[in-house]
Amino acid sequence: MKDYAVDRIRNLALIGHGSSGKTSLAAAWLFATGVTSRLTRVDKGNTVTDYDPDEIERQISINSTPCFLEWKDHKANLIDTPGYSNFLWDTRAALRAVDAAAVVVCGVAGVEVGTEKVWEMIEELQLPRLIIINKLDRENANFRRTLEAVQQFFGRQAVPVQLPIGEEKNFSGIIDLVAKKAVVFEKDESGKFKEEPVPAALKDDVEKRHRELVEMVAESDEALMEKYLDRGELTPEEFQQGLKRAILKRQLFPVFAASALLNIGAQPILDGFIEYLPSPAARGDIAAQVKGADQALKPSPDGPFGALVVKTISDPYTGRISIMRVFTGRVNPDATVTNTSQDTDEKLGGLFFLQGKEQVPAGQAKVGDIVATAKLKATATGDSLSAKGSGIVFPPIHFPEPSISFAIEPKTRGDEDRISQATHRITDEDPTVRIERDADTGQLLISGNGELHVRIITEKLRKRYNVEVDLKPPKISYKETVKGRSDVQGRHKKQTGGRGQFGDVWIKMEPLPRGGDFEFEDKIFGGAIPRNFIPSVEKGILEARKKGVLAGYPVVDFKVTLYDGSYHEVDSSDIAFKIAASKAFKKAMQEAKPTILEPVMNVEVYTPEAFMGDIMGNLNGRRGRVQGMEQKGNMRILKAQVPMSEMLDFEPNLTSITGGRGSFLMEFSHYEEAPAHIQQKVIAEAVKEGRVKPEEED
Ligand SMILES: Nc1nc2c(ncn2[C@@H]2O[C@H](COP(=O)(O)OP(=O)(O)O)[C@@H](O)[C@H]2O)c(=O)[nH]1
Ligand SMILES: [Mg+2]
Repeated sequence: MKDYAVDRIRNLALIGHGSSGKTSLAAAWLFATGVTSRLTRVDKGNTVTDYDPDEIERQISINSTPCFLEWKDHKANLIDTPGYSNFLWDTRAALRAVDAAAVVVCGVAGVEVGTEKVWEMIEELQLPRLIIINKLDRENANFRRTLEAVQQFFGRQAVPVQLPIGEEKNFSGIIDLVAKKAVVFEKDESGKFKEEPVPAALKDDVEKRHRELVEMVAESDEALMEKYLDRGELTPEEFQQGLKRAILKRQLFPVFAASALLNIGAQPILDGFIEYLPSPAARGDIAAQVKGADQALKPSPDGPFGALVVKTISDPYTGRISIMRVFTGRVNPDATVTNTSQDTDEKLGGLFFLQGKEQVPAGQAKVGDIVATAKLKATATGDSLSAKGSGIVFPPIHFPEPSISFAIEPKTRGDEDRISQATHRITDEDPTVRIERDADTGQLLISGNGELHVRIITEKLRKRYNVEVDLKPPKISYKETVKGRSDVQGRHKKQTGGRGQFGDVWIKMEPLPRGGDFEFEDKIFGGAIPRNFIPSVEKGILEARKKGVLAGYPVVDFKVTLYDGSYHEVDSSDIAFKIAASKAFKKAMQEAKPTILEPVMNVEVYTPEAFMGDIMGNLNGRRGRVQGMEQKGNMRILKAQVPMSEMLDFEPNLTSITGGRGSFLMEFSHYEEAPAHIQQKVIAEAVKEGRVKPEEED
């Protein structure tokens, strides 16, 4: 492939609510630029970016998938992302690789809950963006109504640079409000188009909208505003430059019109990518740490190589594939670089561009590009790679903690081994799942972001690794902690016959604030315990805290101070001190007012006003706390915090209350002490399942 200088590259993510048409738009662009020889379709299962068998079967995007195209002497790297809440973690990671986003909105449904979620993400990352109102061929599609909704949600910076010609069955093209020309498409999905003068009937509206656009551009810059007020207009040059700058500074979000399905509007949007969105160079410096100090890195081709791994794919043939964005410098396909997040060296296993599942060899990876490499040994998603000795680390990617667990059972005994082999690869690709065995019940647990997520993981097990499993009812990931303080001794002594065992510790336990996890302080002075045994004490506590004394859940948010103890010249050992510490931990926890924490979710419900009362009632019955309510057009947005355990069957309830017109999204918020009656239930279940056993005696 041709070599593109950094100012001729565009990196953007396609984001939006599920089913708004992101994958179909990517298909239209790939066809328009000759990557595919025909228009591929989601319902035919032949798109470049939804190639995963699960994506094909369900006809939804589950993974962020890169592809690229060449258009008018530029290269655009697109990442097609999922819009469904269970998979938005992958969307968030993909956004770290790009310099801009294309936000796709359905011209029938308008702004949906997923639209707002992805919008929050690009706000957080301060990414420039354009908006595409898609599906304008559909019955009930309405560009103006959708535009109004977009402006209500995201502000008047959303300004059309196009208007549709016709709508629903009559949608046939667009008017370019910058150049004031019509682009009319053939209706045979060929994507062929002709440029024409603006139809007479639309002239007035086009003039008005053009003027609005010029005014918005003038408003974005003081110098331009002066010129505009002086002359009553801007030169084409001033307008173009001003528009581009306003988009880069996020003072303006240009709005486009399309029908991906009929292949109408693809090429003018491609022009928009190139003309309006920033190149990696224009986006500016990137925040990083260099040898421990904060530094804004220039996107320079000559600086030391620095890249961020945004995704890992476990490919049945190639093995591990790591997708990275190069933020500075360049690297060769066989280079050895440093994984600065883990402080270990990695040898790259080639460099290639991903076109969906296809790998296109890349000679070198250069600043601004998105490339993949294979066979890295230790590198995980979110790690930074940098030239040896240069010590560049980009801010890490934060992934949500799993909020729901299901026990699984292989249908065939003996498949257990295969599950553990697959586990490694699955968690490599998806840092938000955990597959672990419950030490007490022996059950295998899969934890993820929601039921759909967990179901898809079990399908992966079946399709890729040939293991059929039964999913048992979901489990909540409770945790345990302490509310009080305690001061105890833990002593392990076995000194009958042969070499004995002796360890003896005194510890204090106290609570830490929520999220404080665990701290260990060593206050041994004067050699009450020899220094070499102290790490064993900490290890013993770390192991013991995996199982709380109440219901066998992991223990969090506490501090242990080791302050005294004793030892025996011959009989003391690492293991003896580990056991002593573990005994001390249990006793300390019991005496420090142990309690159970439950996960609480942030829940956002979008609903027409009429159903608000019923939904509030329903959430109250689930121990929900309403945090706020907003009105956006004729939609109401209800924000509440609800314990996860109460939300498992919310979806069917919401559908029946709203007749399918409400949508909701939930994500983990925090852990909170569960009320007493819930704790009793959790403990009773733990006893029944054998998670907690009577204490063993010495
Ligand atoms: N009528 C119509 N359907 C569309 C259009 N774009 C996408 N679709 C359909 O909407 C569904 C979801 O599209 P998809 O591209 O998977 O949406 P994504 O979830 O945003 O990637 C598929 O059945 C598409 O065929 C469009 O412009 N018009
Ligand atoms: Mg998709």
